[in-house]
Amino acid sequence: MPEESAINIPGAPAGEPPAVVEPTTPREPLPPKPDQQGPEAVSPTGSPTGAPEHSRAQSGQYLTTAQGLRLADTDHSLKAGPRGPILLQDHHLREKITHFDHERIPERVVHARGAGAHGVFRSYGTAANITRAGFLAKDVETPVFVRFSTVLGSRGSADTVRDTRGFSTKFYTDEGTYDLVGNNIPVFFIQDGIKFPDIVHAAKPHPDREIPQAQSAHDTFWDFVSLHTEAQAHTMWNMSDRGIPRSYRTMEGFGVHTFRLVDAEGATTLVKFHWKPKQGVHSLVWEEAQIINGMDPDFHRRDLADAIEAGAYPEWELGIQTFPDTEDQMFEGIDLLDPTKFVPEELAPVQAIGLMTLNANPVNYFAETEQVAFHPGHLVPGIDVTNDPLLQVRLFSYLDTQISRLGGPNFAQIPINRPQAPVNDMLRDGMHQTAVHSGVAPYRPNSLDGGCPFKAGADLGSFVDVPEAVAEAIKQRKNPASFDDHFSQPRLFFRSLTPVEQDHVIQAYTFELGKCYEKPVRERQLLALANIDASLCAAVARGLGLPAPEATEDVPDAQPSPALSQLGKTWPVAGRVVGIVADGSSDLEAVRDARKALDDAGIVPLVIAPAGGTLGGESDGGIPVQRTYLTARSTEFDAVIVAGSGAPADDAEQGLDAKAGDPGASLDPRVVLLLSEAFRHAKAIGAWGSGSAGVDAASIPDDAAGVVRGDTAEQVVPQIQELLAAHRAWERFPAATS
Ligand code: HDE
Repeated sequence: MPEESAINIPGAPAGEPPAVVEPTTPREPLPPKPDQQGPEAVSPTGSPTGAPEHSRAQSGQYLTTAQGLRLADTDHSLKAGPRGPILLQDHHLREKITHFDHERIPERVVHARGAGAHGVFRSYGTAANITRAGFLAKDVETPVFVRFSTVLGSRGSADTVRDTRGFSTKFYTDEGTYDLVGNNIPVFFIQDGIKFPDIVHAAKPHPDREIPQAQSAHDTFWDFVSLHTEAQAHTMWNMSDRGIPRSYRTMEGFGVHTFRLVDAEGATTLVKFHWKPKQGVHSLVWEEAQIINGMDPDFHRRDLADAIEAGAYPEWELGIQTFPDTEDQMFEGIDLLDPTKFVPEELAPVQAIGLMTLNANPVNYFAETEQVAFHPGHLVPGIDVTNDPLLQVRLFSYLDTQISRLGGPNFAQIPINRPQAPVNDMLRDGMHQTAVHSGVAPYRPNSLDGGCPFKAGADLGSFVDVPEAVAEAIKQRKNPASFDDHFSQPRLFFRSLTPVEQDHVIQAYTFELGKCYEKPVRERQLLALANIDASLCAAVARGLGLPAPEATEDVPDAQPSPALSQLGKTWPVAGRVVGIVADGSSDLEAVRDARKALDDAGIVPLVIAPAGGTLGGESDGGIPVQRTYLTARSTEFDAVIVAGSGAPADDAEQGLDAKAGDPGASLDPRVVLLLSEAFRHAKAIGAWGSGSAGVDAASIPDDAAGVVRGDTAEQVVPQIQELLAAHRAWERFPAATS
């Protein structure tokens, strides 16, 4: 019998089991949980302090004020008698409430909703011949902090909305901090940063009613992108499955812009950065995404933290596409300075240059994930920017935003932002200054501080701007002509997808435009689709009940890029979640075996039973129940195994659970719902013993793809694992077989 405690179910809120009664013996605060890690304990100016990481947290056994004064009472205000008015002299009350009143900082204007993790980046050294960046030399390990995010929603919005995702990485290198601030989509809405307020105003909730939250399915968004057709490439990716990732762990990341790598001799190469998830690229289906937004708005955040806690560390390979740094900065007819264009991998393969592993959860969300401050201008020697007009505006914007968001110019001294390289910057004073600078001469040249700090030459690891020639030019507000092609790349993307994925795109456009009130907006977007692909336009027009317009532009065809599809490959299954329906009729030994086999593969097994507690009685090693028919929903699971009869539970009546439906049925209606949703969403379903009858009762066809029936757990579980590796039973979508 497997040891119950050996099965790791992530998500426990405390580092050690709490007592039922309030503890009365004083003790030091609990240390962080084993899966957690705080920012490195370096000084505000980057020196190692040797202090334990959690030394910045609370200490001491007793409640104090912020000044360290011990307190005897924090539950009652100081009053003139038990029924009297509160006294102004209550310094503790005022400190407590005043601090509370200021607990929030302005949320990010975009990317407000996010989740972070610590990790390490190990360089393969394969880029060392084209860049002098020290952290890209062979086998160098660099600590990282990553923040994933949605773009449109407020800080408390749901995770699985249709949106672009941010993918920002802070590399704490020996040569200073390098930030790669990218997205999960390789193209952007706009070509010039001056348009960013326009696209964001259009995409955010309408200013009058402030709805809808965290969505692009509304009039102002489609009004803008249909008028401003350079956004069509990005919206096409948004409408594809990429807009609803299954997990942050299963997203690709892209630096979007073209960057410039510089070697020790000053030779340059243009590159585009890619993050390739070892877990594979995997998305939700739209109905699943919508249900999750209600059932578990923290789905992605929880998934990332749970996987790390369970030891299924997510990994990405960093890769580069390389291009010669030619005068025109074009590659195969694609303008490398146009951020609405990507270069298909078939034209320029992605070469792996290192591996990132996320292996620790933050100790404190606010201190780390909220206060982390990224900036595309945080560069290291060997990596430089290009003249991409979107990137150029970002170089101004990010510094500016951190000053207002983090309350002043010293945000680099916040622990998560502290460089892990020596800092001697002559920047002084200002709000929230926490460094204690010595010396009298924060200026150059000086003699009073011995001439310190000194300038470093290129041989001493300094950043040297690439001496790029600037063509003789006329000062003007104008794009190059190559920026005018807005349709060939969305066409290339759509035509590279498999029929299943194309159906999803059609469904997404039809849904989003169907939510727009204004007919002219829908008609105008259909016109853009006509220029992208006539079949796509016709299908969406049908759903909207509008005529499909004719194309107005002569758009060049490009070779499809099969690398863009998510179908047809297999991936590691660690960190996936399998629900096991079990009840009093189940063979508990088989359930134990199944849990053990899944746990051994790094999969999280969650037992779903009619009621909470344990199956089989606690005294004889019963199996703990993680979900009940009331709390479970199919969307939480990547696969479902039915190992019990699924007979109606005691609470199978509508008054106790509205989704319980007909209590007279042979199967609990919530089990039917679980199975029918899992089936509709093309998830693997397994059953043995009495469970097979349950699957039949849920009207799941005998010969359906991805459904495994067997006599024992040993027969079923390995096949479920195999199915999980393909992410979904794709054949269940009609387009896959038609
Ligand atoms: Fe951002 N962007 N952005 N952006 N962006 C911000 O910076 C901005 C752009 C991206 O996890 C803000 O610290 C402008 C492209 C990510 O903390 C802000 C322009 C790409 C994150 C800002 C762009 C991004 C941000 C909000 C047009 C993909 C989240 C708070 C010139 C390559 C970082 C903050 C995190 C955050 C401005 C364009 C990605 C307001 C003006 C292109 C992943 O400064």
